[in-house]
Amino acid sequence: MMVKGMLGLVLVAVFAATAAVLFSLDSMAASRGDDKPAAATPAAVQDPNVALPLASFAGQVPENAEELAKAREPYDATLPPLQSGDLVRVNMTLKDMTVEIAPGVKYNTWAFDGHGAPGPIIHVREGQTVEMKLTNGGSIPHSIDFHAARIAPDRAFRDAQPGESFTFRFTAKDPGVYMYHCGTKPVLAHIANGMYGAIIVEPKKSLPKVDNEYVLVGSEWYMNGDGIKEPASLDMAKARARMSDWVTFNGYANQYVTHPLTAKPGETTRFWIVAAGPTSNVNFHVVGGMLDRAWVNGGLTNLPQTGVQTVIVPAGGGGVFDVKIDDVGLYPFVSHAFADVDLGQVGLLKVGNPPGTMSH
Ligand SMILES: [Cu+2]
Repeated sequence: MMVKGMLGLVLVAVFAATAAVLFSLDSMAASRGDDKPAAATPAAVQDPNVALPLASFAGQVPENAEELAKAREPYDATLPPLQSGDLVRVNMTLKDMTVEIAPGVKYNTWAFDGHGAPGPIIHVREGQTVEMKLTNGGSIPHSIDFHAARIAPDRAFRDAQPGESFTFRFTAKDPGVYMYHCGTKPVLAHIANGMYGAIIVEPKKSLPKVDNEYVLVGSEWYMNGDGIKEPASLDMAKARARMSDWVTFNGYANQYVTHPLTAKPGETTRFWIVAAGPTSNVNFHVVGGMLDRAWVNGGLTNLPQTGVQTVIVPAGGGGVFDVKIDDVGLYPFVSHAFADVDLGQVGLLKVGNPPGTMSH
């Protein structure tokens, strides 16, 4: 111990002396006006607690971004209708594909049913049985995990090998809005690559009637390039560091700013929200409005909170929010974690036809 300690002291002294010499050489070079680059800092005096910076491609788009955003069909956020009968069959084929996640920004996803992200919206009524047939058309194992299901995950949520199909059933017993996702390890990578979607279980006893119903799935993207010249893929280090490049509703930055969701004055709009993550929450808020009824955590067997401003939808969770707006105007809906707004998690609810917006 003693020897080691002394050795340490000697080493520190040597490094200190080296640093001092380098410093004095640098000062001399500077005083001579010498433009040679300064000597690199010796590794031993670098701070080991400072991680290497990761490059961010946040917000980088091509020059014609606006044009591209206008030309692109938005993901249809409208809640699809219920199906009749006791059994609802859902078929999904997993596929590797390249999608656009922001104007001119391409990303290599693993997609549920050729949808890119999110996968198809599933809408059932409490008590219906879902028969899920999953076919793996991708190149590695995948699976599907429904938060709406009470089921043994080792059987139902098991991996499907490439080329394999398998079917399982569950009865939707708990009304709410739920995430589904691929649960294959590492789950962080499979969700970050776009393997998620929403399932809505409508309660047997209907919710208050509303005029418009939209489903929004929040998620974030972590990229190893800007995705402009060639498609980006997942940067796992950035996903672990929670350093998002883009944050989206329904998989594409700002799509409902360019193509707003709509309501008429005096109407109530219901937002079914899922935060898919993989890691970020959605802090749901409607600018200029109030969440008149808020089923926090998407639990529809509970009474809603009333008249609240912002509700956290946790990663892996859901929320149902009714918003009544009387006056004509453009009302942004956001995650009020504003870094995420900057990265694309914002849209507009266009109420009536405010001046200058007749094109939509
Ligand atoms: Cu997967």
